[in-house]
Amino acid sequence: MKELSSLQIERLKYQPKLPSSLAGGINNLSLTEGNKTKAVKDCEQIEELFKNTYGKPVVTFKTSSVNEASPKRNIGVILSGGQAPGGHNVIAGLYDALKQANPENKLYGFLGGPSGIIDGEYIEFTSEKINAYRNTGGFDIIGSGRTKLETEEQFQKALQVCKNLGITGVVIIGGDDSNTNAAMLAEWFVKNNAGIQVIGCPKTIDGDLKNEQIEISFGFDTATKTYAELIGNILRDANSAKKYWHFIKLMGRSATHVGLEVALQTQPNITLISEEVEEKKMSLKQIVDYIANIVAKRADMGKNFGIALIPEGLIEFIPEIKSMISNLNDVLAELETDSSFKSADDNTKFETIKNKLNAQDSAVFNSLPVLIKQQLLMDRDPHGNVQVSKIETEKLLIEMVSTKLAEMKKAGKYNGKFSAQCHFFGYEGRCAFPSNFDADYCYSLGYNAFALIKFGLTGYLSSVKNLSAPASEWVAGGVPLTMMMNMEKRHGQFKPVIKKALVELNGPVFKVLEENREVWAFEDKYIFPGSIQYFGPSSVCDITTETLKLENAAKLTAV
Ligand code: FBP
Repeated sequence: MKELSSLQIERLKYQPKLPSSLAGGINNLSLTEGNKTKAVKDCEQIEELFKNTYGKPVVTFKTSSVNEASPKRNIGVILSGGQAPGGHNVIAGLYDALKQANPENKLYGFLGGPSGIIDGEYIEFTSEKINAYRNTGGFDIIGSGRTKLETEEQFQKALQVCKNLGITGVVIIGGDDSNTNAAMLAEWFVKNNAGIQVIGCPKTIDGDLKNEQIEISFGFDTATKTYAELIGNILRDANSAKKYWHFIKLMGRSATHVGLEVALQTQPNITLISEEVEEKKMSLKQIVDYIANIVAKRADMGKNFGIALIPEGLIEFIPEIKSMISNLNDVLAELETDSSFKSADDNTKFETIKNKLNAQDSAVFNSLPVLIKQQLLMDRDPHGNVQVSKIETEKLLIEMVSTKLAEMKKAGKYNGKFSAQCHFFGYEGRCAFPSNFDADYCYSLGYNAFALIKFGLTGYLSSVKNLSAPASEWVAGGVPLTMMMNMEKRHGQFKPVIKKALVELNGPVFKVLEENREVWAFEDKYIFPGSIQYFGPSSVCDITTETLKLENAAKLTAV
């Protein structure tokens, strides 16, 4: 029986590239400090909450001719939140740096996400274990979870677990919520003189953990290429059979970076961008009209087929629904301990909600199909987010567009045939073998995280920049986590969180869609990207995303 796929056997041998500043060795580094930093918003509140870790400078590493010995250290690592391709390589990079610094160093992996550090569930990594996971997708090496770290009791338990293992540094690999955890833990450890540093690594396929200092979160490259391959295949199927409209929901909890990137890679007929819907204050009805009009116009051209990309988070950006969900969250937080509500049937639940919401929100809630109402009442995740991956927006839109087209038909404004298929692509891309870009980037982020620990830093996010250039020219360093924070309402209360980067409607990436979508809607300029290539010519193996290419090019022009 086969134990590994042929691809995995070859990928295990791949040696990820490091920036030349790090390639000289972990003990041959010097650190340069930039200016003091401040939070992206709500500075006073963030400074008050992070008295010990606020305002630190951005730092960068250079190779140094001086070889600095490294004292023995034990480090713990946590994979947190949704899976993203390349997580295993972050751990491999961290492990290699730590062993290179001092072979007696130990790396512990906390199991099942942040809860592992609280409950003392861990493994000690060996070279054998690490080698079996190099360049593979997934987070299965230690598992992941979404536990929010915020209570005194959790911090005390984490401290005790770290003390028992002699751990003086913790690396949290996660998205905005997980790195908020990292910032909280870092602050608490300093405040309590624990002698434990905390470093984050920017992960999420959503691509929304980015700013001036973080060009992209890892996983975005591989996940979008995976979705683009699948969508390219569907485009070709639709263009062959010419009988279906495919409505495809794409992951990305809030921001539409994934949808936008995939649209640029494949050029489908319709791409909805949540941020634009919000900016233009489009109602659900207007969105439905927009889609139905394109379907009808294509039908007039004899084309009863097409592809529409729907962002996962759309529903939360439609102004009337956004307002309703925000108030619904407060109502649900209030009802959290009400056991009679929890055990009630759907109709009783809907009635209770209707009575607790104001008249306008109540009308919006009521206007939604039962299925969507049920999905909106599902538990929030531990960070207070609506679980949008479980809300079937693609089905909602198919139903509403279908109704609209039937009305148009009656009025003599549509004479086509609308047969729709729905898809949801999300989980398909989160554990793919990391592309060469993600394999290199992740390994560098992990290696760099240890460098930040070695220089005594805490409350920092591992950063590797200049990513459009070859890996040797990448710039390694660190960004204070508090620099990315602001206050947001979660579970009915204002909390410090890392601000999500949404699609910028005046940014270079959205502009490409805006300039082309009229043509793409009707002229079928489909592109078929095919699968990610790991071996072969650089022109197919080393391509970055359109998002990274366009954003970095715009930064260069601005300079
Ligand atoms: P992270 O922000 O933790 O990386 O997770 C992102 C994501 O993949 C979203 O796109 C999606 O909405 C969510 O995770 C799904 O979560 P779950 O894996 O818990 O179903």
